[in-house]
Formats: sequence, C-alpha cells, structure tokens
Amino acid sequence: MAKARIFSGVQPTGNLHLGNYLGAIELWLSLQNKYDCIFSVVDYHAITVSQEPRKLKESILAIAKIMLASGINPDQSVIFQQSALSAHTELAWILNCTAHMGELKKMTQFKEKSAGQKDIVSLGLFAYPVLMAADILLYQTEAVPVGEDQSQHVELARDLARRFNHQFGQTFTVPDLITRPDGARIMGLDDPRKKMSKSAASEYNYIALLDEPDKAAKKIMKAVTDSGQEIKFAPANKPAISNLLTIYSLLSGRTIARLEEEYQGRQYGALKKDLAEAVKIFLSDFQSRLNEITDAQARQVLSAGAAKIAPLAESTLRTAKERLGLTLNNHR
Ligand code: ATP
Ligand code: LTN
Repeated sequence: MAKARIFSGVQPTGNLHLGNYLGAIELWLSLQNKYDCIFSVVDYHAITVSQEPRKLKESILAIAKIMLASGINPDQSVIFQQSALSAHTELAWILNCTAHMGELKKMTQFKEKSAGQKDIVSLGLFAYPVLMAADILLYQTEAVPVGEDQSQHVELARDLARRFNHQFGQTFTVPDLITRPDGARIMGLDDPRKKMSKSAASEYNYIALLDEPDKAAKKIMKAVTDSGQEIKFAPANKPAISNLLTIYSLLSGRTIARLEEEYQGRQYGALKKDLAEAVKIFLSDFQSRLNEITDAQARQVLSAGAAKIAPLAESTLRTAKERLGLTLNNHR
C-alpha cells in the first residue's frame, strides 16, 4: 500500500539553529520511514524579506547539506529547491484569489515580522502563508510536520483547500498538522519568553548548527536564568530553566522528570555545564558529518528531487486550472 505523503520546508535564511533542528528536522527524521516525504528549501519564502543574492545562493546549498547531514536520506525522501518548480508560484497566485485579506491580517508571524521592519513591508511577506499553502496542496499532502509556531499557517492551508474544493469541486487533499508529541518550542537563550530565532538581534539568542562547538558551549553558560535556585520544569514561572531542561532532555534522550531528579539540590551552574558539554558533543558530531558532504552532492540531490516530484505538482496545478475554467482544451 502506498504510504501517506508529508511535506515540509525550511527557509534558506541565516543560520539554522537548535530550535529548527529539535522542533522540525528531528521530527521529520522520526517520520521518514513511515511516510513518503518531500522536504523543500523554500527560497521564494526567504525573499519575502530582503536577502543578499550571494548569501542566499550559499544558504540554499547549505540547507540541503544540513538536511543530508541530519539524516534525511535522498534515496527515500525528496529534497528540492522550491523555486525550481514554477507550479508553486502559479498555484500561489490562484490561491491568492481565494484567500481573504482579513484572514491573512490575523497571522501572528506576519504581525511579528512586519512590526520588525517598519519602513517597507513587502506584499510577499503578507501573502507568505498562501505560498506555503500552495507548497503543501500541490502534492496532495496528507500531513505537514512543523514547529508549533507554524500551526496557524497549516490551519490556513486547510481552510483554503476546503474552500476551493467546496467552490470548484474536489481538487486538494486537506492536510493534517503534525507537531512534536512533546510540543517542543525552543526559546531564546537570552530571552526565554520568545522563540529561538535566527533573525534575533543577538547571536546569544540561539545555538546555530554551524556554531563553533566551544563558542556554543559559552552561549549556554551565558544563557539567562530565573530567580530562585531550584531546577524545576515550570515554563510559566521558570521559563529559562525550563527551556534549558527541554533542550537537554531532547539532546540526551533523558526525560525532563529524570533530569529534575538528577539535579535536585544542585545549582543552575551544574545544569548549564553539563548541557554545554552535551551541546558541544552534538555539534562536533553534526559538523563532522556535514563536512563530508560536497556542494556537488547537494546540487545533485536538489535537481534529482525536483525532477522526481515535478509531474505531481504539474498534475495538481492542471486540475486546479481546469476546475477554475482556465483550460481551453481537454488534455489531462
Ligand atoms: P526564524 O524565526 O528562526 O527565522 P522561521 O520559523 O521563520 O525561523 P524556518 O527556518 O523556515 O523559519 O523554520 C523551519 C522550521 O523550524 C519550522 O517548522 C519552524 O516551526 C521550526 N522552528 C523555528 N524556530 C523554532 C523554535 N524556536 N522551536 C521549535 N521549532 C522551531
Ligand atoms: N513557513 C515555514 C516554511 C515553509 C513550510 C512550507 C513548512 C514554507 N512552506 C510548507 C511546511 C510546509 C516556516 O517554517 N517558517
């Protein structure tokens, strides 16, 4: 029996960090054997805010390499560059014409990102969730594994799919959302009330996957802590320590309850020191795998991936155009 299909994407912007890895990539790895997976380097999403062309080009390859080094197997799963397939922007335009301004104005990420750039906010940034819906719906995707911050966008993709199907006839699969069972949301090391983000103002906010391991260990040692002394998981009262416990638990495979027990009666410094060591080991292993992957390999994986899924994207786009009355002949 054919496996159900999942689709997800990462933007080639800045350095990927532990939040992206633990919140999204590790989730993808856990699903790789169960589903047919499509993972995209979503470069059209990246240009919704200004990008330096040379850096963008480097980042596209860098993300493909990170996916490979993380353990995404290109013989099993597809990795491709979004802008290689024009069906994404074509379907996005069609969906733009069914999406409502009001529902897009409610998107939390748009509100946050546009507040950060007061001068010029692109129309693309506003329409970003519709492009994301197009990415998902083109492949008749059954489920979308993402970090919890993206759930509102997946909900919009579901609404747009249902609306189109209802108005024009069955065209798109309505996708489910998959988030980590533990709902892990990794918070900033310098401000544990906001998510860890590569667009954060300070580099002490995040641990980048490409950080020099000793430097990353220093960032953990410098992370803000909460008042009090007890090492206890309580996100509302102790957001900083809870975040460190979450990261440590995910990296070490030990439950938070077990860590609380181990650190009972000990100081914050002891937890930080052990976590810093765990981060160092994780990054050293990860980076040595990454260094084995060449640019040529990454390019080859991206172009083979696009070639493999192009027929499915084109077929869904053709059906959507037919349903809308845009196709003048009967060729399928
Ligand atoms: P950023 O805000 O850091 O620029 P982003 O969320 O805008 O990142 P992507 O890099 O495309 O954009 O995100 C890739 C995946 O990583 C998404 O599934 C997202 O939900 C997840 N993710 C991003 N930050 C975190 C975090 N702090 N904790 C858990 N998951 C995260
Ligand atoms: N907006 C997502 C990236 C993304 C995506 C997608 C995720 C673009 N298209 C389709 C899942 C499915 C983000 O993580 N910032």
